[in-house]
This record gives sequence, C-alpha cells and structure tokens, in this order.
Amino acid sequence: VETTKTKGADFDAVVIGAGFGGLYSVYKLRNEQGLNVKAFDRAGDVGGTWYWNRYPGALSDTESFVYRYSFSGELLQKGRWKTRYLTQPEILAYMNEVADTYDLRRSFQFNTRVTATHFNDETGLWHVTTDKGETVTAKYLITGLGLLSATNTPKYKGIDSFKGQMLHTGNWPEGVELKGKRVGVIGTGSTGVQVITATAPIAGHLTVFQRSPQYVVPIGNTPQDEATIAQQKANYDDIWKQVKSSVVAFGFEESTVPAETASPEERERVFEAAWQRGGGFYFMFGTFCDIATSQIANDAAADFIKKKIKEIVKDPATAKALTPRDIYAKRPLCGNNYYEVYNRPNVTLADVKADPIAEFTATGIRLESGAEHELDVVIFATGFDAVDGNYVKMDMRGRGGVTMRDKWKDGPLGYLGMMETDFPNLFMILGPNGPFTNLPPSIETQVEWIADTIEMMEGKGLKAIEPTEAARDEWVTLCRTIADMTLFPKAESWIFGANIPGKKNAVMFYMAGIGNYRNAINAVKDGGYQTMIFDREMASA
Ligand code: FAD
Ligand code: NA7
Repeated sequence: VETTKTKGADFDAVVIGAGFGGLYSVYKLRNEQGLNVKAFDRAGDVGGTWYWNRYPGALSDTESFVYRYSFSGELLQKGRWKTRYLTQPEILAYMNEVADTYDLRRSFQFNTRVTATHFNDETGLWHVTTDKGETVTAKYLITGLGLLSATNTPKYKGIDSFKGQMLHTGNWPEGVELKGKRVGVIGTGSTGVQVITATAPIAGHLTVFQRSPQYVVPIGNTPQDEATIAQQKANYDDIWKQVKSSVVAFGFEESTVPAETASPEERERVFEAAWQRGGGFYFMFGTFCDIATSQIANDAAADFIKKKIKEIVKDPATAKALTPRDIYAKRPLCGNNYYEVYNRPNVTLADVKADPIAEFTATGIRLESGAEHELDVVIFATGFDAVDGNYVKMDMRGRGGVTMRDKWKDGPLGYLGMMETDFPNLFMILGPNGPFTNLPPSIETQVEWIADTIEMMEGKGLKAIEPTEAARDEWVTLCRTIADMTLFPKAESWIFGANIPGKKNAVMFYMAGIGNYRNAINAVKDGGYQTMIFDREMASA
C-alpha cells in the first residue's frame, strides 16, 4: 500500500473517471511512480463510455486493432476480437481486463460523483468533495471526465406526461426489451445510426425523428480471421509508430492525393472502393487529402453519398428527406446498412426539421402539423454536452476562488488540451483544445505527458505548475487558425458546441493531427517547460 509523499495531503493525486484516461492515469502514477492515488467515478465500475453506452448496436467505429492501449505488449498480445470493430460488451470486457491485470480497481471509489474541486491558495492542495459528503486533499488533480459523457436531453413540452419508457443512449439501463415494441428514436448522429440499424429488425415499429439528415457511409464490419489478427499482433511496433505520427490515428495511411485535381472517373473509383471497404474516417481521410479542406473535394464526396442515397432508398420522398443539404464536415459517420433501414415496412422517417416536435403526449409524440406517433419507448440519441460538459457541471475553483464556469463562459479554454491558467496542478485528459482523433492513442499521449510532468515536478521538489496566459492564448489561437483552415466550422455539430441550445460556438479541438500534437507537447517538455509558471506564489513573494 502506497504512502502519501505530499506533506499535509491525504493523497498525492486524485483521478476522476474510470475510462481509458482515468485507468491509465492510475496505472502510470500509482503502479509506475509509486504515488498515492485516490480515484472516483460516478459509475458502478470501470469502463467510462463503455460502462454507460449499452444501447443495442453500440460499437466502436475505430477498428478493433487500434481501439485499445498501446502501452503494454502483454495486453496487446492477449487481445481478442472477432470482427473489424468492437462491440460495447467486448470493450467493457477489455477495460475490466486492464483493471484486473494492473490491480487498478482498488484505488477507485465507484458510485461516487465529484461535486467540487477547490484549489486552496494557502496549502497549495486540491480539495475534492463528493456527493457522499466527504472531502479529500491532494497535490495533483487529473480529470478523465470524458469528452462525450455529459448526456444532452432536449426539453420538450409535456415530456413528463409520457407514460411509456424514455431512455438516453448514454445512460442505458440493463434489461431493456425493444422486441415488438413501438419505438421512437430522436437523433441521427453516430449513436442514432447505430441504435436505429440495430432496433429496426426487432421493433414492432420504429419511427426515426430526424432533425438533420446525415452523410453515412457503410462501416464494413466484417468478421476477422485469426490470420489477420495474428498479423496485426505481430506488427504492433510498426502499427503504433504509424498511428502516433498520423493525423486521425485510425490505423490507416491518410491519403496524400487531392480530389480537387482528380478526374471524375478517378473520384468515382476511389469513393466506390472506400464505400465497399467501409469506415467513416477512412471515407473522409483515406480517399483524398482535401475533403475536409476544399469545397470542391467536399462537394465531390457529398455528391457521391447523395447518389448512393437515391439508389438505395426506394421511396423518393424519403430519399429526399434523408439527403443532407449542408456540407460534409461533421464527425464522419458510418453504419451498418443505414439507408436500407428506410425501405423496411416497419420503419417511418419523421422529418422534424420540416415538421418539428410540438410536444410529448401520454401515448407518444405530436408534431406541429398535428401528426401523432404512438410509442411505447422513446430513445434519445441526442448526444452530449461535449468536451466541457462534465467540467462545468462540477464546482471547479482555481486560484483566488476563480470558477471554471466563469473562465469558460465564452467557450472552454485549454493549453495543450490539458491545462488552464489559474488552475495549478490540474491536468485534464481530453480537455479543451486537444486532438481530434481515434482517442485511445491521444489519451495515452496525454497521460504519458502528464505523468512525465509530475515526475519532473517531484524530482525537482516543485509545488505548482500552470501555464502562462500568453501560452494558453497562443495555443487557443493556433487551434482557431487550424480549424479555420478546414471546413468543419461551416457545419453545425458538437465539435464546436452547436448542438447545445445557448452554448457559445467555440473551437474545442486541435485539428492538426496526433503526430503534430505529439511534437508540440513534447517540445514543451523537452524545452524545459518555458511556457509554464512554477510555484507562482513563491515566485511573486
Ligand atoms: P470516458 O470513457 O467518457 O470516462 C469518463 C468517466 O468519468 C465516466 O465513467 C464518468 O462517469 C466519469 N465522470 C465524469 N464526471 C464525473 C464526476 N463529476 N464525478 C465522478 N465521475 C465522473 N472514440 C473513438 O476514438 N473511437 C470510437 O469508435 C468511439 N466510439 C464512441 C461511441 C460512443 C457511443 C461514445 C459515446 C463515444 C465514442 N468514442 C469513440 C469516444 C470515447 O468517449 C473515447 O474513445 C474514450 O472512451 C474516452 O475515454 P475517457 O476516459 O476520456 O472518458
Ligand atoms: P450527435 O452527433 O451530437 O447527434 C445527436 C443527434 O440528435 C443529431 O442528429 C441531432 O440533430 C439530434 N438532436 C439533438 N437535439 C435535438 C432536438 N432537440 N430535437 C431533435 N433532434 C435533436 O451525438 P451522438 O451521440 O450521435 O454522437 C456523439 C459522438 O459520440 C460521436 O461522434 C461518437 O464519437 C460518439 P442535429 O444534427 O443537431 O440537427
């Protein structure tokens, strides 16, 4: 059992979250560095995203061989999967295996929500308070709260009068039975696409309430044979090297060929091959290099998908309603025969942009036109208050009592996607202005940087580290500049906070890829942390 090194503190570090980020933090800081760590999660066990999202069809859209940690050769060789993508039960089993292998669970207190984190100027410690009424103190605070974790449920008139069952995909209970039921799904993002395609074959009737039509390419979730898996396991050194120096970290080489200058035949050939191969990020980044940056290239990709919708969907009015009118610049989606679902006799598409939801009634949903949809179950696939959602839910206070809610009132800010001014020794995993990639490799990258930084602090006997305002501002400006070089800001989605009513539009990601991101953060470390202030109170005294 570890003893606390920090004088006057209960623990050296508090970790919040038991997902990929939190688990690895406990491993690095406790198992490797011998710090005394206390960790919390409001969930009943490990898993994070994969603990909460148990809806039918829940699946990674990162391929199985790279939706995992890279740090342990032992874990990599033990990896088991059957298909190209991982189902939620497989990922949850994997997270449990990680926790068991490294004895991580004993540092966690589950079913415990952290309600407040206050930095004490006098002691230089974090005071972490939970919904159980207890407060612990620690020198370091590592938050792995998840960037797609605070669920968003729209408020509808009459919602309390609905007598059926209401479920959010991101908080899915055990034992839900949809077979034969009249099911309504609100939302057609990544999650909606998965839950819709999984529910259509089992529901008595499925009504999809679609606000924005989406570009959805096939996922291509084929079985994977043992030989392919063995080959991937044998090549992990090269695979991770490629992943960590790539852009989106999805385990394929991004294209270097522009669509802008490709002939129509060449575009058709490449898009068709990608359609057959499957994968949302592959379709956007593996086909041509300019789909996310050139309007011409983007139109070409969008037109290809629109043509597919017309070919697949038999009823012309439904096909039209399913056809996106905006550009192709949200998180790229993929699904299992998504558009085909709408050819089924038991599926109805309700276009709630044309005819918005007016209210919930006791028996279902009434649209503004007066049309009524009778439902036994309503599934909210309405997404998350992304990136800062779980941060502003907590009462977070830094130096002088400054609150995070106040600092981030015009949008969340972060230095290197991990730190914020006036919040010393706070390290946010997937915090604002971090990388936009397949996430486990980015999470590992950040946790390793955090652990190295803490090791440096302990080695030098330093008390506090925080970024300068100039460095933070420069990073935020850089993220804005990079985002503006892409088409992403032109589409309304959670990537810029557009999905939450009243949320200010802000740049929340570093979009120059994991390779550049790793170089940038390692330059700060290797350069001796010139952009940081150490032991600020002592410096000014
Ligand atoms: P999470 O796994 O979200 O864990 C955060 C944890 O913090 C949660 O367990 C939560 O309960 C806890 N927590 C938050 N606030 C508090 C508090 N105040 N007190 C106590 N506990 C708290 N990413 C990909 O790269 N590829 C994919 O294919 C992919 N598919 C996804 C599919 C779905 C349905 C969703 C929702 C997300 C998907 N993601 C995917 C993103 C996914 O969230 C990340 O890949 C990764 O799991 C994030 O890990 P994390 O540890 O940062 O956060
Ligand atoms: P998303 O991508 O934010 O999708 C949410 C969906 O819900 C989207 O279709 C929204 O329509 C719709 N929505 C949201 N609010 C409403 C209201 N009030 N009325 C009708 N429809 C609404 O969330 P996901 O969970 O699918 O995916 C998030 C990420 O998690 C994903 O990228 C994966 O990484 C996992 P809109 O498009 O805003 O018109």
